[in-house]
Amino acid sequence: MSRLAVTDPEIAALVVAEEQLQADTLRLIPSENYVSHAVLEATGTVLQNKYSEGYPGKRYYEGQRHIDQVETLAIERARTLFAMDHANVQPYSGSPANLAVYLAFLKPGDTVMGMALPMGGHLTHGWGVSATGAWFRGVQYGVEKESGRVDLDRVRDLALAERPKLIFCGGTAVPRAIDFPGFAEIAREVGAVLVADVAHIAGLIAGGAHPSPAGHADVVSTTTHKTLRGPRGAMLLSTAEHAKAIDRAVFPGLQGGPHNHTTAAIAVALKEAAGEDFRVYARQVVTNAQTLGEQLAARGFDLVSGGTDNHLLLIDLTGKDVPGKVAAKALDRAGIVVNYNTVPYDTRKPFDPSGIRIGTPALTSRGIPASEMARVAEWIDLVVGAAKSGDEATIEKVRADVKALMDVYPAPGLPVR
Ligand code: DSN
Repeated sequence: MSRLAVTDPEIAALVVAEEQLQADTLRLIPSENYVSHAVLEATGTVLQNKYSEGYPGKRYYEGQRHIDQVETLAIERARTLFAMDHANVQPYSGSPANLAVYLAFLKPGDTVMGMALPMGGHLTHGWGVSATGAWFRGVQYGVEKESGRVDLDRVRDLALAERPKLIFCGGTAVPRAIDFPGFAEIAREVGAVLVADVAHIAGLIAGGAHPSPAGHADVVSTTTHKTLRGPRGAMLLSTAEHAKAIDRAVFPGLQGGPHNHTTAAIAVALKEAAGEDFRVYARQVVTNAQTLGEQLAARGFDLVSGGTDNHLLLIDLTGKDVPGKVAAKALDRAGIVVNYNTVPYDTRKPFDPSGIRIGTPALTSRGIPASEMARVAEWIDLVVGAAKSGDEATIEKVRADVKALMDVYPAPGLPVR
């Protein structure tokens, strides 16, 4: 950082301030994590200086002797870790990765089926405001009102009625395990390509803490920076049958040169995720989320689907009489970082919804054990109550307590000051 501080002290100061914020706060956004020093180092290398349009051994620029090896290592590690025939590690992030899937298999106007955004899906699964909903015909399944879970019989009925060419399973606010074999059966029945968007749970799959889509999904789409604990990037994995279509769609279909420094950092993260420590981490993420869920439920919080099978909890705050945004902002003031979120069948608007979404990947990366989850739940309870009554003193007190716990469990990848 010393050179950055000389060249651009304003940016350097902001980076240092962000480091401090990440060190001092309890980060419960389920799509965020802390990467290792090794991953951070790889992202800051001279590999970013190189253009490499094409794929290893078939580039449109010379001078690829090292880049080809970096990308080949990333590809091989991804294939092995996720037990898929083919891997493309070039997508810039999750949304471009999913767009490449459309380009590979659909023509404009074709039908795609995915989970509705307010039910826990993702914009790129055919939701109206996204290009995928504007250029394709999106049909959307949801979760049942009572159970908060997907009913596959209803998904099958919708698929049989709408005959989608592409089916997405997975999402961004799905607290329950995804039934990949069940979705695969439906996709086979209607002749659709099944895409498992495992961005949120990729690390859990890699660590054996969630069932794998391998052998069920035709394509697996994932970001690399959530539970997988890598750099901001994405990968598309597929069966051998679809390898060429996926590669052509990513480049030259959608993107130009891959971000080689990101590719290197993905390779590093995949190596880390293949280790025994990561298996322990993945299991602990789930244990922490389940324990936190039990502790919150004991304090009267309404968990969508009643709990979690993974890293994420979706909480409907209607019964607490506090809107999600008000709660999220109060929690932020208390050093607990969450995001406000719609809940299934929400009667409020997406920018001012009824719920919050929380998760345990980042706190588990700090080594915070399940025995601390009662304390975390207690803080959330106190702050949500304080948000309603306007009790800023309680919020201040929680902020100090949070900081004290964070000092006991330093985050990986951050400088020790
Ligand atoms: N923005 C991501 C999330 O927070 O889940 C999804 O793209």
